[in-house]
Amino acid sequence: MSNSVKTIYLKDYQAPDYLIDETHLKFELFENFTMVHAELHIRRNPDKQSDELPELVLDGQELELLTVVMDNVVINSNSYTVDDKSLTLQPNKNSFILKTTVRIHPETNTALEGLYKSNTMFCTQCEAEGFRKITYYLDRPDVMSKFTTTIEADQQSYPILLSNGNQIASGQEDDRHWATWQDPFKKPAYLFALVAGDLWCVEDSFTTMNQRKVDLRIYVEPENINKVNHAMTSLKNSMRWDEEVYGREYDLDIFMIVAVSDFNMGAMENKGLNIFNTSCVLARPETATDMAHQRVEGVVAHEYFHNWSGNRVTCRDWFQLSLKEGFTVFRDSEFTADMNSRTVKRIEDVAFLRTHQFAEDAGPMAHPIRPDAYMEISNFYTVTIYEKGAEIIRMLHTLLGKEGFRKGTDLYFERHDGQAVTCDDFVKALADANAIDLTQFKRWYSQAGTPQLEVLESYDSATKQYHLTFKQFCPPTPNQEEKQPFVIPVKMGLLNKQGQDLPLQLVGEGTLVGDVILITEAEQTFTFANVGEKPVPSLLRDFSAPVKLKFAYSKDDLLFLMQHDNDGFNRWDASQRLAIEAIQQQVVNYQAGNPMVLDSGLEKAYASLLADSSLDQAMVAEMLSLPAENYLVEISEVADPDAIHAARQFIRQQLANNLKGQFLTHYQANRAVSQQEAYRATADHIARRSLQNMALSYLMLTDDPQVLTLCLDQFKHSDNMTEQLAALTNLVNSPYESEKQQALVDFYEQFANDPLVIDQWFAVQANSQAGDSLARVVELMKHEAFTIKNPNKVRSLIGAFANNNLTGFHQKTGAGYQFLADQVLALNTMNPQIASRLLTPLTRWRKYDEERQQLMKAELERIMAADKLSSDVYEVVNKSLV
Ligand code: 0A1
Ligand code: ZN
Repeated sequence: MSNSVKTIYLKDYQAPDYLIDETHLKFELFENFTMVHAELHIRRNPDKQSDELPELVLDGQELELLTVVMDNVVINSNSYTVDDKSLTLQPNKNSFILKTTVRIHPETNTALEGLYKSNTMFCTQCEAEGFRKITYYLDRPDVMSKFTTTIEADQQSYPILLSNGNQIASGQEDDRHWATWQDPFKKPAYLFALVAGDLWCVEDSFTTMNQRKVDLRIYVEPENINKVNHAMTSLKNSMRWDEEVYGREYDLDIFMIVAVSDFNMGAMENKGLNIFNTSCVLARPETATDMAHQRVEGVVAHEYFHNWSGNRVTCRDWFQLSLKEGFTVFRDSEFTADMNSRTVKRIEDVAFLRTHQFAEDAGPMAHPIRPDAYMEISNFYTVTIYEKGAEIIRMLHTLLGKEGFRKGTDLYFERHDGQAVTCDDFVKALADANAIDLTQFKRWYSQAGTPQLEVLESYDSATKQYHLTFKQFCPPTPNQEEKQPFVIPVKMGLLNKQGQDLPLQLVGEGTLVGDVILITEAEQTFTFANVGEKPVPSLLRDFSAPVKLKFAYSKDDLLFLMQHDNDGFNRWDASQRLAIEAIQQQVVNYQAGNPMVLDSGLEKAYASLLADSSLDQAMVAEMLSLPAENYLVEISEVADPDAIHAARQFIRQQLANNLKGQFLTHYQANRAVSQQEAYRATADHIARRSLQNMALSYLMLTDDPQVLTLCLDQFKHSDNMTEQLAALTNLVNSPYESEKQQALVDFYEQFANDPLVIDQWFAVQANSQAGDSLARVVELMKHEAFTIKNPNKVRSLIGAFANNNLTGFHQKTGAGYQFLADQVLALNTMNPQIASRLLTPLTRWRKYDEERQQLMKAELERIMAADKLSSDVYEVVNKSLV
């Protein structure tokens, strides 16, 4: 397979020769096979006329073709060609009806793409190119069709039969029944969905801004029926928010969500019938953490928002994926910000971006948010397309302002409703609506890599002028040596000694709009007038651009910003810079064999955070959490996993010892409230619990038996998973061996019937800092609750170990790397998408020392040498070894 993997280029895009106006499908579902009858109303694309009728090449994979009928004439197999990817016919008319029948095998489909079974139900996943595993089709997003779907199945086993749109007919014959669904909106095949199973549903309704009543249904397996309220509330909030913020109304009479246990990603926005990973729908306090609740809220919103940004207006081709994904992530993150704490959401998003997307941008898979080539599109559902894509949209929002941005999106939706379009079309709508030129801005779409923005200051007390010089530089990425300067909006303030913002008065060159200056050149100086004293600059407020900002802040500056900056994000960022410096110094000490020391500035800063009762608890918790190990890896020249872990741990330990009293006060106060008030997943409750758990994790480092008692009490007597799991995590990483073992046994017994909780149980152990974590992971793969066929299990055990257990995965023997490569090979044929995603940590080999590099590369080469590599795995390994 590997040598037949082809690269597809954006520059080769050609509009389709044929269009499919109507698609009529009939599925006959059986236990050992499924029959798919397709009737396609095809016509030549009027935009692509030529004298001769071109061949019709339909995509199709793993299909057993039984019959082909064109305009009621049976076509015999001499008149078409079939290979493992396509069916090719020579039409003799401009428009015709093509009927095919194929047999497929959802019951043995482990790749979870196309039609497959999850537990006892049938479900589909068609994005990006899964529909071709269901029937022969023009499986590309610029072919949009009206779908009518009939599903026939055994009535008893599959009482619920669902597809997109509205149910228009149903019936019964003997022990089989059927239902027909019709979707009035044209859509590409990737938005098709089908579900059949024994499902229960929770029903609700939503009245739209034009007073239309929409039925809302969330379908789950019966045992989960009490876990959907949070998702339903999130859905209604999303529907209202999209009306209020974007003027977008829902367009069908029914909106359905189905939860499935086996799913490669988070969820899928199929028209009117979203299919979700159970982990992104089910949540109740006793079984789902605050984080899980927030993920449900965010993913429900994300999929719902796709109804406009993705479905009504879709992508012309898969190079445009960020058109829908970047925009929709921006929309869902703003929704979450409006529903919860805006600053906390921003901090979380930026921490995620800097850790994962910056690392991708610096690695072998780096690509622009609109890539120009790919081998396997499934590999491009990346943090770059999604999260960096959202940052690019956020910058457009910053540049145009709230009203200008809304004018732009209104024009975009109006102009392109019902079309499959490009990122250029999106930017053009925004530019046209605001009469502005976004030509240079568009470099963000075509250039990969994270720009560095170096800033130098100078102050002239005689003229009272303050100068900031910005230099931007973007390192080379695969196939892109040189970059042109980006447009970088820098939101900023200048703080006086009292910590107040001085008015910004720009003189000379440059653009200042409100509190945003625009960097457009490789090097540029801005001069501010009437600055009475040397200010402390607060730069890149709210993280106004996805760049690495370099400014030589002194420790005192950082402490000052931490306390005074009126931008919450930058207060947090100052705390992180301070912590990073402190940790990096100890990395050096550790490597040199010198004793490590705690920076007194950091300790003072933490002490004053803990002492200040006026602060928002969520902010305190965020500022008290040291940068994650993965982020410390990302910002290292050569990452030393043992030194990073030891240094970070040392500082945590010292802070814990020195500030124990303050941590204990916070812990006890917050725990007391937790015990009195019933759980709620609201911002204030979440903030309180996060501070409580933060305090507990520090306290558990003090080896105080009293703290152990508190932790055990929290583990045993909490009414919610947020507290219980935090206590378990602390026990697992504690020296209290017998308590730890007991807690793991008790927890498993308590939740053995709840797979999503058991996923957490696996993840906590995979992340364990005990020396034997790899052996433990290998052991757990044999556990009755583990199966490599379920992506959630793979992610929570193998993925968690390889991605988050820095010292376990990077142990010097190379055993962690070898283990991961073995799992990738095991999954390569079973589930190529999951196999390929699992590879990510190995692709980062250039970050580490020579010895580790060799060991990691050797494993990549071992994978490369294996038989029958999927295109998914081949692409990632191939690019990693270049
Ligand atoms: N469009 C979905 C993500 C998604 C992509 C691919 C999938 O299967 C390979 C599944 C879901 C979203 O953005 O939520
Ligand atoms: Zn999406």
